[in-house]
Amino acid sequence: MNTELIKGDITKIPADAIVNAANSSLLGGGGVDGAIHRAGGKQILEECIRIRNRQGKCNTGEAVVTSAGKLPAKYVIHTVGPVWNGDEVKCSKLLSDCYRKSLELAESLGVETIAFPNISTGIYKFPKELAGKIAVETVKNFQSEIIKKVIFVCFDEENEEIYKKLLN
Ligand code: AR6
Repeated sequence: MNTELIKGDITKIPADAIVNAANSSLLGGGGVDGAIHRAGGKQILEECIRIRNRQGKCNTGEAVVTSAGKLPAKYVIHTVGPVWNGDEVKCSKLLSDCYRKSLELAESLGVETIAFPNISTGIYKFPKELAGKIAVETVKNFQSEIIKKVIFVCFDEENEEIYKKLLN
């Protein structure tokens, strides 16, 4: 599995799957979630509503999949990161779960390239340095014969600098 760093907007990435930093409602929100629903169109929300009707809300650390609407990807994997509350052990475990469960779901769909945003490091206030370490570690520990490339998409400069160091 190769890793790559891209600075920019995840809605523009033509990967098989892009990951959304969603919330438990799955009904959209701000940040990257808002950008994905805006760019992808109403199909994504319709599928999210169907998932909710079937299974209820999506718990923190879990992941679900929809198609990608108008985005240049095949799938959007929606995962719910932890809201940072200072409990480092618990929050770290949940953030790692987000990456692992997203990769497991991607693998089950035959995804070869997957792009992640920096889950929980915006509105959910997870410390960026620690979040980056957890993201890179979880991805590197994930063995896959199917997934060939994982792209870390950094939107802000601070995350870009952190990931540059972590991936070297
Ligand atoms: N492409 C890639 N990354 C982005 C983009 C984009 N277009 N826009 C923002 N980011 P956040 P969270 C980065 O707040 O912290 C929503 O309301 C951003 O710089 O999007 O997990 C949801 O509905 C940051 O590094 O997600 C939830 O309620 C990272 O994406 C809540 O926010 C994550 O920031 C989730 O909070």
